[in-house]
Amino acid sequence: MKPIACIVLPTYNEAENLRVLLPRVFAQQEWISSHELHVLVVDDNSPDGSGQVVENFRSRFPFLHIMRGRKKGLGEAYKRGIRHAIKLLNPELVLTMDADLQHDPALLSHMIEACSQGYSLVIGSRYVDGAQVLSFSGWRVLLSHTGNSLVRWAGGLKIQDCTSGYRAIRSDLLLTCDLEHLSTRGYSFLSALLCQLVWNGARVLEIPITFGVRGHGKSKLSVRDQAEFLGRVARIFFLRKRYRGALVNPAMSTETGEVILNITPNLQSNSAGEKKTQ
Ligand SMILES: Nc1nc2c(ncn2[C@@H]2O[C@H](COP(=O)(O)OP(=O)(O)OP(=O)(O)O)[C@@H](O)[C@H]2O)c(=O)[nH]1
Ligand SMILES: [Mg+2]
Repeated sequence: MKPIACIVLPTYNEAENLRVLLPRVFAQQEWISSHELHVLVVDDNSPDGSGQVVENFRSRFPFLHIMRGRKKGLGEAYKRGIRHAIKLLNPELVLTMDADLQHDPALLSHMIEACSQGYSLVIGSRYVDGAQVLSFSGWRVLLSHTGNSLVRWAGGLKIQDCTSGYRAIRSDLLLTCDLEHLSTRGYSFLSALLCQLVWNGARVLEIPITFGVRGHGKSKLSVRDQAEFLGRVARIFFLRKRYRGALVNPAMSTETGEVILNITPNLQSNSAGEKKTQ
């Protein structure tokens, strides 16, 4: 049996996007021979019927799973989803991505391949050479760059995109992290988790992505999330010294810590695959 790679996909009001995204994601299995691809949708009882869209797809995609809950923010959804995915499926890899079509599923096979080659954390990065951001307003660019600089400084990281939601993580690395300790409800979960992963010895690869335009619906990034983010940066700064080394899993201790490389994947084969299945 192949090891499992499970995508944890948080959704709130993404029904129209899910109709397009889920078939595209499962079409990628054709290009992934090393792992069995599963998707766990973490839906917070979206009023637009996102949950029902997933239910309707389940007969077509047997490795599609859904868990529902009350809306408590993106960070809470990730925590619930990651815990559940590990308990339910014991995956070798946990991946995260957005459901609004801004993350191209054609990258999945490259991220998984990089994990097979020894990387424990692969980031679909908007800020390395070869990457592109198609959708940000001037204000969002400023917000994103400032947020990234703050996390890099507070966490002592060299990673260019600390807030990307497109990631592949080895479960053994993920299990060294204390998800409960990341008591963050919103978007700042992503940067808080990244710091723990790196502090615990992640071997990191950033792959350039084209961060596309949102399909349907609206962004859920709120002012409250932005305020929480600032508080979180301060916390990362103070936790950094205490955490460094404290949570290191002995299995990871041969790692040199943060290792950054950039590669430009050749996406031609995957894109062709997508066309073939349409
Ligand atoms: N379950 C759950 N999912 C959420 C919540 N907030 C956001 N999401 C999902 O998280 C993903 C990212 O949210 P977006 O609103 O697109 O945020 P973003 O991509 O960082 O920002 P934009 O570039 O403005 O779109 C999407 O799939 C959302 O549906 C939440 O409270 N609960
Ligand atoms: Mg988005």
